[in-house]
Amino acid sequence: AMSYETILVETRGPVTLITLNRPKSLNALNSSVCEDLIKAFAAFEADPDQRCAIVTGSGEKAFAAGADIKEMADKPAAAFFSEDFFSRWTSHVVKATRKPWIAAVNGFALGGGCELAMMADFIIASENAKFGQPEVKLGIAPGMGGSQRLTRAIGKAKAMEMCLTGRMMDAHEAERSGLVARVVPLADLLDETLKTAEAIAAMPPLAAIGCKELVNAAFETTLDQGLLFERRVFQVLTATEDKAEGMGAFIEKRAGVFKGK
Ligand code: CO8
Repeated sequence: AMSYETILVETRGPVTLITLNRPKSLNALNSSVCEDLIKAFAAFEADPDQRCAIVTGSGEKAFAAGADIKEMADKPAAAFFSEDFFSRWTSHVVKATRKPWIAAVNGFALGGGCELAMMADFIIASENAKFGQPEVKLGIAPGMGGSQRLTRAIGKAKAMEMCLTGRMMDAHEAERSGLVARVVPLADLLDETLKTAEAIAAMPPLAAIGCKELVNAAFETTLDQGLLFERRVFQVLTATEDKAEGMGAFIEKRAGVFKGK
């Protein structure tokens, strides 16, 4: 098994549960967290028995309160530029992960924490969750996707207001605004997210990958190109064994057994 410094990784059947584990600094994202998450996502993606992942935060207070301010405070600009810190999350976590994953936001999701949550395929939030992009207060701006993903998720008015004022949005406002899929009591967050992940894990895996690629394509293409891509993915999926099984199981009124073939 892999060993990690800053996260906990366990498997629950076909679901990989990744817990950010620096509770004393409200799970702030430093370079070790970055490396650990990249390793954990690579292991998840490579294991054919793992079909959905969850990222959550340890403790009851925070998902992640941002990039680690103590690590950034004395770092020279040239180092930020040359390290291009976090660019590997885009390539190694977001783009390299074809399988679905969910952010279970259990408290503060601020700055880089909000940005990490928005990298997930969707967010399930506890009632005490708080989202924000407070970078402006530190004399910086969002640096790992906040200005782009938040704007796409909730629109210009609210995204601009949040980035300019640094104010937090509670879980219910986040749900109304389209940032989170569902809000549940904190005590139920892990169980509800695991249930959702298990439901996804039971789906035909290639169809799940197809759905993820298609929804993501909606942010990258024109409507015409997106619709064409959708038809092509649909057509490809009709050639899979799991499509024969899925339709056969429906007609025979039994549960399908899917192989990812
Ligand atoms: N980094 C480092 N340490 C942190 C962070 C953080 N982001 N957030 C909290 N902590 C630490 C605190 O310093 C404190 O440590 P200690 O006990 O040693 O003093 C501990 O966690 C507990 O925090 P608080 O005592 O502050 O807890 P409160 O309940 O009083 O407040 C808050 C909770 C409101 C969440 C508060 O901690 C806070 O405002 N945190 C900072 C939030 C923030 O500004 N986040 C944005 C950071 S910048 C960012 O994420 C940029 C991303 C893109 C970077 C790209 C770089 C290339």
